[in-house]
Amino acid sequence: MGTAAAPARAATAITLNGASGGRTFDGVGAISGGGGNSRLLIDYPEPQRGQVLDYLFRPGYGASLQMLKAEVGGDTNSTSGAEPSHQHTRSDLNCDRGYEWWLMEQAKARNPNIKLYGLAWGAPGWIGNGNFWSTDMVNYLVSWLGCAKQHGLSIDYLGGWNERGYNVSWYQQLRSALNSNGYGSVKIIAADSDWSVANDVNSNPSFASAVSAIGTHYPCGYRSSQSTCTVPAAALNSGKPLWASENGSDDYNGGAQAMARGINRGYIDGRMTAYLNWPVVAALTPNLPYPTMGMALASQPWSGSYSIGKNTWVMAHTSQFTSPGWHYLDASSGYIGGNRANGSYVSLKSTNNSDYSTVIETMDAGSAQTLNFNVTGGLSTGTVHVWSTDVGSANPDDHFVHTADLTPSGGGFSLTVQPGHLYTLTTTTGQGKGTATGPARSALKLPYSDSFDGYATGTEAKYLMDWQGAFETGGCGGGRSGKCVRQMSPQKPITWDSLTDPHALLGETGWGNYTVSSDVLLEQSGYVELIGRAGAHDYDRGGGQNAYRLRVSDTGAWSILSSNTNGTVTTLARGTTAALGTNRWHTLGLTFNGTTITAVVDGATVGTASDSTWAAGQIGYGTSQGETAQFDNLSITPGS
Ligand code: 147
Repeated sequence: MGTAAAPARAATAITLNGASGGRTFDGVGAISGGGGNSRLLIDYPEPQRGQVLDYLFRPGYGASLQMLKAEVGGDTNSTSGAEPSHQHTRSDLNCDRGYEWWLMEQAKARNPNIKLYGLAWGAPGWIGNGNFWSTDMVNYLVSWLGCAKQHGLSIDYLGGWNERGYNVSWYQQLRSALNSNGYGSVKIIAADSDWSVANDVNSNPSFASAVSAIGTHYPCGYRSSQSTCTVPAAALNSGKPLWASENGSDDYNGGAQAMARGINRGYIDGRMTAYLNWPVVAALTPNLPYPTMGMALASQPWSGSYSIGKNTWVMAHTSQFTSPGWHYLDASSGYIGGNRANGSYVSLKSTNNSDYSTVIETMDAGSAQTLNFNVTGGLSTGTVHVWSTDVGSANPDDHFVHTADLTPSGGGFSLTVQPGHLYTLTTTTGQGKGTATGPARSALKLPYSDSFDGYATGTEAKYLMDWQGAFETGGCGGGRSGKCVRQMSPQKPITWDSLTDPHALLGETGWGNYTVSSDVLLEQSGYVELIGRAGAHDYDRGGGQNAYRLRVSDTGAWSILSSNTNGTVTTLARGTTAALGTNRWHTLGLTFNGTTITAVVDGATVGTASDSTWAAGQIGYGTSQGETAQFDNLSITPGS
């Protein structure tokens, strides 16, 4: 039997009209923050670290992001981890903490035109005595902009409180504080929540003048929704640019179709002129929430292994062919033949008024379609370069391929588009597909140890991933020389999601039988914890984690606990040993051997428990809320 020809179909005519009106394009990009998702990227070895950064930010190489939204750290969990504050307390200021400054610098170094956007998810508890919508928070953001300036970073956009609504007078106060502190060119985005802010923009001229764009999250449905997207007239007629200021939350490969639809359809359906994918990269261990979301997977700094996702190439189909400041051509954007099921196309014109790019997606089409283009209205009638991605294919050779160059004749050219594909037609050049690849995956090997002595003060220890609070290197207390890790948050934070005790995690989810030990020092009455066999972690239903924990208080009270994702904590064994007191060093140990758990304090076994709930997992450090405990000489040795 021969291959049946695809059913014949009328060709669709599309006019590319440079005289068409349309909104200004603000850019496509992604979000680092909200939170912890980028944590392990900075710990990658070179050259792999630079390769991943190239795939994210280098023009003409990969996702070539045009905008990067970074979290303003708040020492509190913001989804998959906590990001450190530049002011743990009112009198504190350190502009070098964490990895967002580094990431923004790396992005700018590769693309000086990338737009930067800051947004807070939570904040240290000293702010406004726990009130986010406070003058303290305005000042906190102004000081964050000062830190950015120290890093040579000029911030383009600033938001309020991620997904926690808005406060009209607070935004006005922020606007005047920015103006009077030399940040008059920083544009305020409101409110990184829903469209309701548009009503206040329309009814309050002073609020309207404070806000430069309306940014809404998941405006066309959460994750892979393909539903029609309805933007209220209040937003469409507000006179403000409308942004999908957070979208995605999808797998680095599996989210590609949703992104291809979303970037085009967000403009067609709702005139949205920016699209920010959450998050930028999956640089976190697989037990944490959303472990594979982003443009790329980079979860193994110890092996250097990484994988570039299809999301990267879908993003490239817009980012490599446009620049912020280009204009949409409304008359040359829409659904093929007026039918959503056929797919969509969006055309943008360069600021040179001649070059153009048209992005076509056929995610839901059932068959091939012929498109007959007619170029008019002053657009270039020069060679049209065609790039294509078979979004359904898992073969990298089918992604972001320069397939053809077409020469318009009499102002027209034709293209046959296959179903499930993404195409960009362009008169521009300079696109490219990076070729670097990383090594194979391999586990972090035991024994593992860290004396913490090699770090600069104020940095994060290698592979140690904050979940709540801020664990940071610094000089040791208790008369000890060298460097230690200290939990830096001395008070309950203003949370974005569930409040938990401060803790940080490290290592492989597959570690089964091992001993973890560490020196510990309490600075106040309270407790410290060694965490072991730590697995899945929740963030919004109590924020619990599957794990065992050895908890020891300054009083000498100890317990072996089992916790789970529901937030339930069960005591497996407990007792009292000699008081630890404060500002004195002690050594804790926790051994897992099959179902036997052994707790050691200062060399003596204080208790054991028998439990089979958790078979393997990471180690971690924990403290009671507000306890600025110190940790030193981490050691993890394999059992048998
Ligand atoms: C967003 C947050 O802003 C991100 O930090 C991250 O947590 C992301 C994970 O999907 O989610 O918050 C949302 C949570 C739920 C919905 C939308 C956004 N929702 O159900 O529509």
